[in-house]
Amino acid sequence: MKDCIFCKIIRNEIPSYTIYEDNVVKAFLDISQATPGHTLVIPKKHVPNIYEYDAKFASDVFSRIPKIARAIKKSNPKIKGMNIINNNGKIASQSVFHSHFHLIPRYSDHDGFS
Ligand code: DGP
Repeated sequence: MKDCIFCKIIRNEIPSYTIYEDNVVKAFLDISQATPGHTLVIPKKHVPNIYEYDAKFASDVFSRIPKIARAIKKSNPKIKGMNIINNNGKIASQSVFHSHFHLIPRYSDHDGFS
């Protein structure tokens, strides 16, 4: 989509710190890091939200997430856990209407990043 910020990232019209990319998804660091390593996984096809996924598309996108999560975890031995979050709709805190998954590493009980 012409004016979608994530479509622009996919087309490299907006720079991103990309950590993984294939023909189905792109994974890059979130501009607003909830914790260090906070990554977004987005489908390359523009879909606004989870309601637009059919089973095949869900399988294609979801199947990429474990290996991206493993790579993030492997990148820093201080990572103790990870939240995976997918917001759908403004009321659910979605602010970019190109579907995406937040992979948020957790470092300690209080997230002091230690
Ligand atoms: P959500 O609130 O679930 O729609 O999350 C959207 C996320 O997208 C938010 O955490 C910030 C991130 N974001 C927005 N614009 C950009 C951008 O231009 N580059 C990057 N890397 N992340 C962005």
